[in-house]
Amino acid sequence: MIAAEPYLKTQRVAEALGISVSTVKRWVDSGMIRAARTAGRHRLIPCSEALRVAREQGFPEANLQLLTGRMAAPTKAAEHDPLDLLERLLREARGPEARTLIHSLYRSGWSAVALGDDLIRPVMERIGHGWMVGSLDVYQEHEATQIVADALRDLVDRVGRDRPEAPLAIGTNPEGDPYVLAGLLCELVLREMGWSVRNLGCNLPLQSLAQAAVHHRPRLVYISVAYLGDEDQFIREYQSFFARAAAVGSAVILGGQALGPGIRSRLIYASHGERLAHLAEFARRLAPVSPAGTPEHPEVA
Ligand code: B12
Repeated sequence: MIAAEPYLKTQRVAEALGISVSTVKRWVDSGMIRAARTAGRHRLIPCSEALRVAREQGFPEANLQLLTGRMAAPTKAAEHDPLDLLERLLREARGPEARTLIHSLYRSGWSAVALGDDLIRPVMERIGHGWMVGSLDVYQEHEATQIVADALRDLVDRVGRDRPEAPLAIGTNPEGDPYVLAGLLCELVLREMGWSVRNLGCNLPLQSLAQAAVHHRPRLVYISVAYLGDEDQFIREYQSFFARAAAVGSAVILGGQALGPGIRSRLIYASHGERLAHLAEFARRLAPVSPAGTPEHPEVA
């Protein structure tokens, strides 16, 4: 049965392709991928077979190299320092490996709050510093952002579906603010906690956010502000937004680098957070809901 080629465990194939072990097992059991069985009934997949299916499924070259061992699995290297590894992968725009790293850390137990507060924020700070000192160009900031945003959107799609009985949160970054990562992370944190979420993206006039609050009557509105062009205009628009959101019973939580204590002292809000951990705690108090998936982590299929 065993020909002169390496046979891979389902765990190894899953890690290399950035998918879950149960998906690989399903592929084997459905006959989509040929495999042998050990005496203990464990599935062993010929490397050529894994490569054939990975190519058919359109996985990028980098994942194929991970399969054949021509490239070290990021998780191994990440055992040392995931921040250093993610920074390097983003600086070199190695999207598939960065995505595999973020997903494998999530699968290995990092919560959405930890991914945001302890990995993505500090690594993006380093990317920002690279831009500031000229070792990185603006396009590389955009590239890094897109790579992380795509990886997060995958997780958001798999972590939590909207449930009619779940409390609803809506969120955005205001007009003139193009930042997307904090909003995606707020969505991932809330979905992981079992909330339904309407992530309205970035650059949304607050007057329109007020419309959305009146229409959806959300339990929670989160606003992330990473960039403020005109502070006075923002405060004016925010006050009329807040009045309408409060009128439909929505609790407003603010956050983001551009909202320093000075400007916050001129705003009314239910809560403010420096970290996603603060959002999670506020949401937990506001509406204790059961997480969408299993106690540890929903199956990131
Ligand atoms: C990526 C990036 C960009 C990208 C954004 C791409 C995109 N679509 O998202 C682009 C290239 C567009 C950009 C543009 C600019 N940028 Co910029 N950017 C960054 C960078 C590198 C990362 C930001 C990021 O996404 N971080 C990841 C998120 C997850 O972290 P975070 O925002 O800190 O969020 C955390 C907390 O604040 C909190 N949080 C955030 N929101 C919320 C909400 C709630 C409810 C709660 C509870 C918590 C919370 O939790 C998060 C996780 O811990 C930062 C560097 C840095 N230090 O952050 C510079 C940075 C913010 N940019 C900066 C600047 C100056 C600019 C520009 C003005 C440059 C220019 N001259 O054009 C423009 C302004 C924007 C514009 N109008 O165009 C400066 C800001 C300096 C300052 N203090 O004002 C920084 C700090 C870079 C630097 N080192 O100088 N930028």
